[in-house]
Amino acid sequence: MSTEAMSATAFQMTPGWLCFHPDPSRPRFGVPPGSVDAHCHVFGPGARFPYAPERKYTPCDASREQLFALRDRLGFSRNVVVQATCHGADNRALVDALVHSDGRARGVATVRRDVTDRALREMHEAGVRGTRFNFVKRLVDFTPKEELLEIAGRIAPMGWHVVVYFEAADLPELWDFFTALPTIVVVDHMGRPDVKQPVDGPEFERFVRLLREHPNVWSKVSCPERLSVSGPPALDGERNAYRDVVPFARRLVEEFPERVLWGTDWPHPNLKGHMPDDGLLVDFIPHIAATPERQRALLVDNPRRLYWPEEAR
Ligand code: 0GY
Repeated sequence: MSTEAMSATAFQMTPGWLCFHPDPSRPRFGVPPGSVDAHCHVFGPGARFPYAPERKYTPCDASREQLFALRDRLGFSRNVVVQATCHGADNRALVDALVHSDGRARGVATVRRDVTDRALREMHEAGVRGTRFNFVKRLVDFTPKEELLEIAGRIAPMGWHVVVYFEAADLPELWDFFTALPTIVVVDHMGRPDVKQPVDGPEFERFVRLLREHPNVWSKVSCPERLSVSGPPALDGERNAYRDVVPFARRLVEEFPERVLWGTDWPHPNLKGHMPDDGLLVDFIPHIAATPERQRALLVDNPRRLYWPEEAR
């Protein structure tokens, strides 16, 4: 038996891996009815849905039941489950979560060039509405852009969109590819800005220009816990966490109120140093979306237009 097969029921977590918060606080901010956590993952469980041989990390298991319990605790109505790289292009755990969500979850899959039309159709029926292209080098092996363009050309007629994940420094090189995509393009985590740089500095200006010049580009204003240098709140109970990320997210919410999404990123893969309290992440929302109108667009209307368009018409 290969090492991979032997370990299928007993995966060893990456050393130092931080597991998600065991008991998140209840947020003080009450999200509007119908809110969508538009970026979260399920991991395995590995014994049932083995992690991919090509993965770059082995996480703790994080099941659909645990995800749905978090959804309810935080006051959300729905989830968008995004395929994590530790599952490669094996979307079974994702699809299993969608079909057991009572219609309350939709998904973003990872597919390769050899995916069949039938597999795409089945994923669509389960609730998949997008595919993710990941350019973060520590997470994935390289895929030629012509393969990705071919995939985009196949999913576009299904009404799917493309979700892209990349580091800010790589945007110049990826610009022509992103702007050639024939679908809506959703950028994960604001294109990972360096928040030590000014919000009106050249790096973030370039990202803002991408959205300004290309009305099909959206951004998730997510992951302050990943981007922050100032970090989580002090232990004195002060809830205004990750404040150095606020100007970046708020700028996007203000300038592109109809093209922003928010998500917890639960179970928070690859975090070093600290694991966020998901309740605190929800309390971050009113700092970046200051009015009820902005909050409703961010949490309800925008994700509904993209993931439940049949309701938004
Ligand atoms: C995130 C961020 C990360 C990981 C993944 O699919 C993944 O493995 O997206 C990361 O390590 O920055 O959005 O979950």
